[in-house]
Amino acid sequence: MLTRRQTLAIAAGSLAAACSGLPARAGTESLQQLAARSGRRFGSAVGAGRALTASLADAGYRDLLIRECGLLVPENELKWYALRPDAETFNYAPADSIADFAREHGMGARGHTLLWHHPRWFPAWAEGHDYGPRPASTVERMLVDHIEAVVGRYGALIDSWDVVNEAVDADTGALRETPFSSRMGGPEAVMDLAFRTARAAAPGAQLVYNDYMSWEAGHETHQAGVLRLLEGFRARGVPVDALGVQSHIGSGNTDDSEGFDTAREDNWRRFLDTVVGMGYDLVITEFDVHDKNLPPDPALRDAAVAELGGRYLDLMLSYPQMGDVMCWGLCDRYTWLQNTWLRADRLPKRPTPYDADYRAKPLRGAIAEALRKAPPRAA
Ligand code: 9MR
Repeated sequence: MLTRRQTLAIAAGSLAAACSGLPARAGTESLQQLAARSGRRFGSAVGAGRALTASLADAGYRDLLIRECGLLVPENELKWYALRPDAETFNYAPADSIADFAREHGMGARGHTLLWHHPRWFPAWAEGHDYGPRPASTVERMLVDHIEAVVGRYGALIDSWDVVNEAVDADTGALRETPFSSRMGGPEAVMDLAFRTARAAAPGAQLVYNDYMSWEAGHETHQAGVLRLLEGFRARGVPVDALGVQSHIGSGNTDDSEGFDTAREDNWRRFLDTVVGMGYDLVITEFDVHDKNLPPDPALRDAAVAELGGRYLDLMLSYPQMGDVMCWGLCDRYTWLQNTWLRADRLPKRPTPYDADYRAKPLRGAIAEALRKAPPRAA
């Protein structure tokens, strides 16, 4: 369950983070303030509607976001399936409510995502849609119109876009096909067009390829596929600025995952070295620490999550190319992990920095500590 290192750390009470399981008090530095010390921003995903992600409707959660964040990202509201009820219509209202909230409180925003290049997450209408006699040009037009419209609407607020999300099949390392790519001459053609269109529409924005390859054992094939994709972008002169490292770490996000910490740090460093060696910056786009396979005791879980999270962030922030740090939700009440890959004991999970009642957990302390001591970001 726990590694020897974690057991020792917990037993010795040596986790600085474990001392901070108290509500962040007024007057303590926010995570955004700590991130700013090294030239970064800190933020979180937030949802505007629907059950588990109805977090913006909750005053307690809003207060937490206002207190801690300099940056927000809509968790689902900019995805094609949410924004495009059909091929002609845009449903901006939910994303607008998040954008309004960010502006009202002086926060920035990231955009997730202009193209989730995964057939499962295309809108249901996309496969059966009538693309006419020249499907390739119809798809091209739709993609360009979509990106120009969305970037145009939020361009004054959003300065970093996950232009393409999850194009690499984690099991094979190959590029996925989608209802668009099969009509447009393959995945590269679609992605290249997406990035070129985004660059033209938002010349000053950071353009990101975002994926969930991670440092755990078993991610080697996925990492290799992402490196090939990034090499291809460079070879074709595609305007991609950064790799978004989602950072869903911990228990492994599969049904049959076992254990908790299977990090292969040397291998992961080599992966990141190769990415930055190609001239890419890095962003932590969706950080959380999955506690599915940890023992039930909440204090023990919280300590192990904080230890792993802190160690991960220390490694990531040692790269001067590493930019902003985003959690995928700040509070255990609203995390996507509550309704998927359930724990064997069915207990609620504790993967975020705040518990379900908005009390800071040791992970909050570990994030604060990692940000506090992070070396400066490269200009
Ligand atoms: O957290 C998101 C969850 O609410 C949605 O149901 C799901 C499908 O749209 O997407 C989740 O967010 C994913 C993100 O968009 C891409 N990386 C993985 C995230 C967790 O699945």
